[in-house]
Amino acid sequence: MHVDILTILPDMFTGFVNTSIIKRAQKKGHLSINLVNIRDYAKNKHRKLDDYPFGGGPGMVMQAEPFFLAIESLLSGLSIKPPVILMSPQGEVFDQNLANELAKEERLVLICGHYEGIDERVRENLVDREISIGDYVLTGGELPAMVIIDAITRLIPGVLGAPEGAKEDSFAMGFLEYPQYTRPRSFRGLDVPDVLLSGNHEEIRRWRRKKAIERTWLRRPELLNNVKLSSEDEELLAEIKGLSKGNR
Ligand code: 9D3
Repeated sequence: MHVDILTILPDMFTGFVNTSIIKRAQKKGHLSINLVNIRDYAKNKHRKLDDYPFGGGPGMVMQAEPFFLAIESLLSGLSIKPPVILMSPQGEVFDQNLANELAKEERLVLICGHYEGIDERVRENLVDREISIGDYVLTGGELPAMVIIDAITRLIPGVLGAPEGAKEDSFAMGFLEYPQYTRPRSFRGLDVPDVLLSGNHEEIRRWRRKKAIERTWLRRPELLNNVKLSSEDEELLAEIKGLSKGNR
């Protein structure tokens, strides 16, 4: 996967691109990241990127030309045009399904906007889709771009060690995770649940499944509407609900 990132703050990415899994993915040739400083395409002598909004009103608007020049320079000579994605609070909300979809692409172009608006002609003529990472206000699209690259990179075959990762994800997206413990079995008088030390693998599997369902029902009940529950799951959920009623 090759990702071109258009930003006015390329320095924000240096820690990210030089760290752990992202770094390793690049070294192994699974990922390449090309940071493009939009300011390099500002033609005027002050390298100014924004101007007052036509029609008046507060704030500034990022001008179209630098985006056009940067994208044209990236895409010239490419026979297959990669999707151009604008990081935007107005976009579709990023989730695991969208990560899976984008991970199939050979190449992506991500544009990071800023608090000031972007000339609408960029959206209308350059952008294929807009993505938000959730309903909260950030100062720019750089962190969202990193979130998306992080989520996608771990899905590229070969990036994570074991290929079971993806299968476990789909489970993790259906239910929240069960509690985990490691040594020591007693820490400051806090003991690991007996069942995990029992050696009874069937009992352990059922306990974990129950805990995962319980945690999901308590914290994210809406997730249970999107998964198909087995008859065992229904049984465990009934136990959980019965217990919590009895406790009230
Ligand atoms: C209030 C009107 N706009 C400012 C002129 C809204 C606005 C635009 C851009 C508010 C913040 C930003 C900067 N954020 C992003 O570019 C952004 C973002 C976000 O703020 N939250 C979640 N996902 C994303 S993706 C890009």
